[in-house]
Amino acid sequence: MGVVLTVATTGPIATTADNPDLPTSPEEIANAVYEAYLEGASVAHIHLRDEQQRPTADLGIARRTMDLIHERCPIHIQLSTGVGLSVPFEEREKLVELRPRMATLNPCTMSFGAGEFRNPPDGVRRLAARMRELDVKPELEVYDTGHLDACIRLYEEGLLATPLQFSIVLGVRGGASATPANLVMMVDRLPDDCVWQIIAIGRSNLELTAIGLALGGNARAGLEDTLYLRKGELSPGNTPLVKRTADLARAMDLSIASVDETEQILSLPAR
Ligand code: KMH
Ligand code: ZN
Repeated sequence: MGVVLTVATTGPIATTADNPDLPTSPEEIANAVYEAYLEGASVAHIHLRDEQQRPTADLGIARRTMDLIHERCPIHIQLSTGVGLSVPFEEREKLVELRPRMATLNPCTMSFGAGEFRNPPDGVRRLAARMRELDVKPELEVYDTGHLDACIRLYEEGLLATPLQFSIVLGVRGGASATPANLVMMVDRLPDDCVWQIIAIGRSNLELTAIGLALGGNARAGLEDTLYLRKGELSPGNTPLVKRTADLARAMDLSIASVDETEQILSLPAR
């Protein structure tokens, strides 16, 4: 089985003032996803923006973005329920009603840079239960070891189905920092038979993505995680980052999973 390559085109924080090639409209996001699909991405992690580039959980914008992506390619859509720090949890959780193939589930409230990322325990349980009802596969975003333990508790309560799908997020101020030692420690603590990837935020993105691949993980690339190709060089869009990650995997003699293979690897519920 190959490596599942996810593209994360936009994220919750950066704007075109930070990188002029950041896609923010539904059309721009759909075009960026399509280009990434052509480079081997089989999952699209999606954040939405309004006309002022602010993060939004607007269901109309989400529906339109999903439709535009589906018109272009059969990539699996993973909607972010993290959305952005300014959007209330109660709005964010409604995105799963659109029944994307996957959506993120962030298990804990945390400091996030200068802001606060609110994921209250009762809301997280409600969202996990709803995702299970709707057959939307959760991608569990864990930013530290306690988040991993919180996910195991959700599983023990019957709110998550196996195989669990984790993203180990390193490099957010408020979560564990982006070091090889932290990645190895988190991977060691993962439950058996889960699928996982590293999301390395910022300047260690390439190095930690390589270590994640070497440890048997999947990979994610895109402007959500780093705006730069290397120090001082902004990435001209998402495609160079995705292509570099696909090249990296191939250089390690790993194949890139197709959309169909990804459905099996992630055990996506049948539709
Ligand atoms: N950019 C990530 C570190 C999510 O998508 O659910 C946080 C995030 C969460 O965007
Ligand atoms: Zn995200």
